[in-house]
Amino acid sequence: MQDRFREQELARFESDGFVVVRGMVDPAVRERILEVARVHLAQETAPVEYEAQLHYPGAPESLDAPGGHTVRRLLQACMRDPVFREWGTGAPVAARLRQLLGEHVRLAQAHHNCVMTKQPRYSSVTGWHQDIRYWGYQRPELISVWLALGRETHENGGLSFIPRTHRMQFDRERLDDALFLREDLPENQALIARRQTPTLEPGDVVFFHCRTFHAAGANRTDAAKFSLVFTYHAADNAPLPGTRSDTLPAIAL
Ligand SMILES: O=C(O)CCC(=O)C(=O)O
Repeated sequence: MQDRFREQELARFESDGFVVVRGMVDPAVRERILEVARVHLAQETAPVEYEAQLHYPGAPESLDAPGGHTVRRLLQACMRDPVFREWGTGAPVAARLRQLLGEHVRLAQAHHNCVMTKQPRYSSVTGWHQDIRYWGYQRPELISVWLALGRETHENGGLSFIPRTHRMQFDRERLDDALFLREDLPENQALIARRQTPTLEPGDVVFFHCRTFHAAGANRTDAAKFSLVFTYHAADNAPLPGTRSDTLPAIAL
């Protein structure tokens, strides 16, 4: 597979705000990433984020509640093991991001930069949101790259996207206090009806814009789901001083 988007894929990203690249990862590399992720999950290797700390619908009440130590994210992937960083900064990702963001691309260590897991018994629901909502950059032009380490479907909590929302403007009233799309409003319901939930096979990768609304359900299967996720921006789109986005140095690709 060549390390470039085809014209069709570029057009899809521009119009929909996300695009899936099938089978982008060498199976041996994917297996190795998954193996390390499983060990870190079993050992709760720090830093991790627990479902209970997110307080999303379906999450355990507290760290002491049943399922309280269910890990949601293995944080700081770039510092965890070289296998994560090598994928996130490697040629297949970098070359495609240059097509979208320009020659000088940076990996933002302050955002995503993690293995997302969804465990069978205690996983929670993530409402409709734009990732940019809590991020601070000069321009809202960042792209996340989501590598499916196993199969991802609606049943195990795979991502859904609302196409074209990355180019739309939303009044503040359409969002709740935590900046999730309010599902009680008819205009939002009409928007959500356009959702797409691509089934991802192991090794598939989704590139999505930080303004594209997306959501995911709980894992209703009996197997854990693992995904490796990084976020990128152009070098001239710097984090705003004093924001969380500015707390860790970016990595040049
Ligand atoms: O896996 C999920 O539940 C959604 C994750 C997500 O959208 C996020 O962390 O921004």
